[in-house]
Amino acid sequence: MKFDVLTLFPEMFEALNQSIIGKAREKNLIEINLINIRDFSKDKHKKVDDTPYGGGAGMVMKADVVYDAYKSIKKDNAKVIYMSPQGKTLNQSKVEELSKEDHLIILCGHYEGIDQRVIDKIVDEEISIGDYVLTGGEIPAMVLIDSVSRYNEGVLSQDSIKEESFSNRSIRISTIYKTRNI
Ligand code: 4H7
Repeated sequence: MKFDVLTLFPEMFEALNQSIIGKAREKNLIEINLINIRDFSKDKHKKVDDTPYGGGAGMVMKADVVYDAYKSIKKDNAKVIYMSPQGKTLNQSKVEELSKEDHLIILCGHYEGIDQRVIDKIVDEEISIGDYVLTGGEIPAMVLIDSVSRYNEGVLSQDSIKEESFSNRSIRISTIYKTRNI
């Protein structure tokens, strides 16, 4: 499974080199590519923010820069996800559903978010990791990648996965960590 992450802060994703996710990358069970949106700014000052189209407070990430960064990705049949506090809240069944995709493109917003025209044009799903506001979409993107990667063949032992079960609306995790993956 492949993740392409569009971000202004690729260094933040260093955390995904550790532990089980780091091992899964080494074994090529998952691929995580970080695309620095700033590399696509044509401005001599590498400007990436702009006033919102049609008005509004604050600044948004510039439409053309984000769109050019997106166009640089080879797409096949990728699903594009925007991490946003306004999105649908992530839960374990959504995680399981996303793990069946071959390719996810994840957009990380900053400032007041990404220019709405780009969102309308390229985004398939808007996802939130919970009802709170963060400074950027990077930490939510890492939460999504970690939770989805665990479901990929070979990342965890089958023992670990099958003992995660649901009761009503809450998840019961009674995983017995008895394998060398942990
Ligand atoms: C999209 C739009 C996700 C992304 C706006 C992202 C929480 C979550 C962001 C914003 C996120 C989540 C930028 C609006 C920072 C608020 C102060 C990035 N926050 N933000 N502003 N719950 N922030 O999943």
